[in-house]
Amino acid sequence: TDCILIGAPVDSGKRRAGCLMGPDALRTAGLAEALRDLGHRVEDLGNLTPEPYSPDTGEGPLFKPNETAGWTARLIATAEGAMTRGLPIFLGGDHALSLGSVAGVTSHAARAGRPQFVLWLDAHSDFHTPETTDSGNLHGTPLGYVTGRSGFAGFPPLTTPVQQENICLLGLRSVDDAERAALEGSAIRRHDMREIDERGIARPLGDFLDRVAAENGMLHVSLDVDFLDPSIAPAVGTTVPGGATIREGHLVMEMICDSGLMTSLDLVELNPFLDNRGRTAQLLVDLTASALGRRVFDRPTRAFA
Ligand code: DIR
Ligand code: MN
Ligand code: MN
Ligand code: MN
Repeated sequence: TDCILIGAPVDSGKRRAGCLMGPDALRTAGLAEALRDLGHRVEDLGNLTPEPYSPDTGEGPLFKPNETAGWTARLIATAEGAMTRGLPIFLGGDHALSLGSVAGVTSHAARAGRPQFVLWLDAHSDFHTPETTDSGNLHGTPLGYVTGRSGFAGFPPLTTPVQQENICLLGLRSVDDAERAALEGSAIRRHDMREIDERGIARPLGDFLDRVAAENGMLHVSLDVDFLDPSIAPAVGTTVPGGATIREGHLVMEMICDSGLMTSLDLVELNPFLDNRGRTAQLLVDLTASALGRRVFDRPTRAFA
């Protein structure tokens, strides 16, 4: 695989600063080296900057909407370009970067005549719009934007929305009231931690991957650090107890690798300022390696059903 690392030090999606250091923490933890050791070619585009935007005034309920719109425009263009050359890995930056990464890869998929699927690994559902958010933090809105919900005035117009039924949320344990109501009225697939406790994580994921394969889809994976339990991944501003274990995280990535379906990846919400000697950054590198082929033994057939 040709992996294209894209530093996206987006820090405008929420109030607590620090995600701007995420791309360099992932580099320092050895992401490129880990991928090269697995036999992949790795190109690092360095860190992006947002397209020019008018300074945010601080008035109104939203935090830094203009800066986030500037990032969205830059990331859409960068994602579209990278998709023609390899597998982009977006190094966040907070989850607001996914307004652009997902919109960009989806517009590329539409041009290629293939459906875009999105696997959202997150404690949160990120399905707000600028009109429903309580916090005003746009990192809670990427799935609202890419599915074409209204209220994103000032953001790049969406060329192709992601179909709701092509989205799978895995790891949920913090969903705001407005998001719950909107999700319940939607076709988005959603699996909370209780379901994962009861049924395991492999079944809902395996069902989703089967659908992606059956429809010859492109698969974008968006990994929010807070998908993982805070005891193993403390470096995120919005920890929620009761998250995925190290093995659940690796199993998800190993199954994604075996499926051969992943076409793009976000690593988001890493705040190195909160990390414990880089352990969260290292875990993200190890999970990415699992998604791209690191394994103990080869498994000739899928071992879950
Ligand atoms: C919360 C937090 N639902 C909000 N969202 C986060 O601000 O809208 N997403 N942290 O990952
Ligand atoms: Mn998120
Ligand atoms: Mn989250
Ligand atoms: Mn479910």
